[in-house]
Parts: sequence; structure tokens; C-alpha cells
Amino acid sequence: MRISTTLFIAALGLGLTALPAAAQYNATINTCGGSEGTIMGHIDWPATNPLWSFDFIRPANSTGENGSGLELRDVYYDGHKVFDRAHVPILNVEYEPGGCGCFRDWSYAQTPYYADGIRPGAESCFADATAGEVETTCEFPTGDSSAPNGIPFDGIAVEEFPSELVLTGHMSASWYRYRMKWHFYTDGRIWPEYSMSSNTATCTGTTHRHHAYWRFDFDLDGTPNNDVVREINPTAGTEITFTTEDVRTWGDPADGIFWDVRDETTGFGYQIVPGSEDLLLPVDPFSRLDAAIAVYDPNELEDGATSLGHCPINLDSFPTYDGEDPIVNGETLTGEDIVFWYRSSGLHVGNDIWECNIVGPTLNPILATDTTAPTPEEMPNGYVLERAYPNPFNPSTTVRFKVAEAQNVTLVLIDALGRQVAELFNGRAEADKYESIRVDGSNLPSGAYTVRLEGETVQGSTRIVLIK
Ligand SMILES: [Cu+2]
Repeated sequence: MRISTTLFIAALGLGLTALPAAAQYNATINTCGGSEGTIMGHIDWPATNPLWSFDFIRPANSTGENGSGLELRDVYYDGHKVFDRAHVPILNVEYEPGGCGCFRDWSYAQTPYYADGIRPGAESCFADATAGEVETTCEFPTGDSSAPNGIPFDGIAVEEFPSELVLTGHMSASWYRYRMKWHFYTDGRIWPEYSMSSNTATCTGTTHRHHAYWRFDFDLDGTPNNDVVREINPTAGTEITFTTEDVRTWGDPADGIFWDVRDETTGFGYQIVPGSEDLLLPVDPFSRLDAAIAVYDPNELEDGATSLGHCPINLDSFPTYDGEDPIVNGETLTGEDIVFWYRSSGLHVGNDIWECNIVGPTLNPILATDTTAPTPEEMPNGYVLERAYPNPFNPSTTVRFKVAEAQNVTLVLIDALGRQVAELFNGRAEADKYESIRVDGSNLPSGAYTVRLEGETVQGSTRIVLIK
């Protein structure tokens, strides 16, 4: 589906004349039509020396029994492959007792919304919206298809911010309006955002819970058979490395449990940190799981539910809705391509029919340079500053560093505003000998901090996140 580099640049030269001057990404739109699985387009961002590169599929062509929203394929960050595919193949809603039962929803029904800068002619399915100009039912709750001024744009919009690129798609399923956004940040973070809204039907005015199940098919660094998943509980100081398929729950949200998916050879990977809104609806007999770790199988893209009555997710029971083997059934993960499932959810209390829940995890990159502990002859920068463990942390974490040549070194803690909030180490560091430094966050507010190492011949930093 991808156009060769030469053709791609030529096509862009023409396209750019019709785009806002601010467009600093390259987009190739293959088609506004197609069928299930058709790649709609490809994006490289920034246009020069791209950090992010991916294909996308519009909701109308997304894969699976019930569609899967704004679907991504072949996602790369800074030359590292991240996902083979990422999407939301399972979506459901459950009413409180006395309400309207439960439903399995679909996410192939694209619905229009406002977005400026729509591309002309055959490319009218793609909008170069400038910042803040995408208006879905979440920003514009009366903007249903019955709105007097109508909603013109039915497609995928892209918005560009100084360190963020955002893709938006909008879907409906009867009473419900769903919005999917992918936020890509220059530092490698991804925020997969799911938003849940409803129209003015009688049922949606009563309390109900929406659940969206993300399917992240990681192929870290392009070698799918050596990715390893860990579950970290920073409060208990425990860590589980999964060797067989499993279904997981957060347990006590205050523990700050998160997951770590990593290429064991290169060290590149992602932390999957639950979104604060996701934590508000802990697992129950209907929602069943917060996360699941499964072996990739091309026949296990969803659980096979084909009707509205197949309400709860069915990943690990026999028979599954389609009568196939369950997705999670104790298979060994070692040497296998791994898929990570994650649940996002939203509570609609029903007193505001148009309320919009904005949910989703944060995916933090684990860069190989943060995780490898090279031997002395492999210290090209003259030092090693390891990634903190645990991270995120509460209230304390540990950072290790060493230098190739003995020297005086300081290690300081810097907050998000660039202020030094603590001196962690100030002294002589011996050659090739690890110093293990504890960072105490008990008197600090939640947030991201930088640990900065400065010596006579070395300088480096690593990022830590305090979650209270
Ligand atoms: Cu709702």
C-alpha cells in the first residue's frame, strides 16, 4: 500500500499547495473507499526526519466482526517498530439494574463531524484540521446528524501541535457516539484515546457503563517473537514476568500497577499505564478484565460476538461466541508473538445525556539506551545512567549510574518546570562502579521529573514519574 519514496515526495509537492502552510507532516491518501482492511493512508511526522510513521484504516473499513474504530498498522517510532496493528475490536455497554440491559456495540459506522481544511476532490475523506478545530459530539454535544446546520466532514482528521500529532475518527452505534483519537508525541509517548457519548434516547438517560477493549499487537523492533510482558506493582515492589497467557486486573488502583512490554534483545518497549478515568470502573463480572496477555493468532482478532445479545467480552471461556478456541487459554508466551488487551471504560450517570467520557491508557516508551547496562568497553558516552526502577514510583525509586573514568559527579532531580528540587548525589564516582541512588518522592507532588547526571566529562538524564 505504501507509495515509494520518490513518488511520495512528488505527490506531496502537489498536495501541499492545497494544504495549510502549517502542515509539517506528510500524508498520502490511498483511497476514500475500499472495504474491510483497506489502508486509507500513510503518515510520516515530522515531514523531515520523521519520528512517527504509520498506516491507518478508517472506521468504515476497520477489521473484525463489529469493526474496530480508527485502526493503525505498521506503527514506527524513531525507526523502532511499535505495533503491527492497534485497534478496538470489542465494545459494549451495560445498564444498571432496572435500566436497559446490555449491548455489544459496533464501531464500523463512521459518523460526520466538523473539521476544517478538508482536502479537495477525491481526498475529501481527510482533513488537515488546525489545532482545536475538530468538533465531535464531545465538543459539540448537539452536533448529532439532526443538528440544524448539519455536520459536513465524514473521515479522518489530523491536528498538529508543537510536540503532538492527533488523528480523529468518529463513530455511532444506535444511541451511542464514539470518538477515537491517537495522540503521538515527539518524545515517543502514545495516548490512545477513546471517548464515549450518547444521544438523547430514554435509556441513555439512565446510568450505564461503557467498555472499550484495546488490542495492541506489539512487534517491538520488528521481531515479534522476543517481546516479554511484565506487570509491575510499584507499591508492593513486586514484578511478574508472564510465561503463559493470562487475564489480569489492576487490583487496588492505589498500588499504581502498570505493564511493561519489551523486546528482550534490544530493550526497546512500552509501559502501559492505566488512565485515571479507566481506574474509576474496576473490573466486575460484566467487564471481566483490565488486561490480558495472549499469543497472536490471525483468527483471534476479537471474540467472535456477532449479535447485540453477546454482551460481555469472552476471551477465556469455552466455547467462545464463535465456537473457536478462546483467545486466552494457557498457551505459552515464550518465543511467541504477543498481543496485549487493555480495557478502557466510562461511567455515564445519566443525568447529562450528552456527557462525554475521555479515557485510555498512556503508553510510555522504554528506549533501549535507558535499559541496557553495557560493559565498560561498551560505554560510548563514558557513562551509564540506568532507567529508574520502579518507574512510575510512589514514594521512592532507585536510579543506578556509573562512569568509565573516575571523576566528580552530581546527580540532581529536576521538576517539570525545570527547577532543581533535590540533590541526589555529589561526590567522587569510581571508574566502572555502579552507584545506586534512592529517590525519595514523599515530599514531592505527583508528576514527571528528570534525573540529571553531570560529571567532568559526562552528562545525561533519565525521566521518572511520581504517581501518588
Ligand atoms: Cu453512554
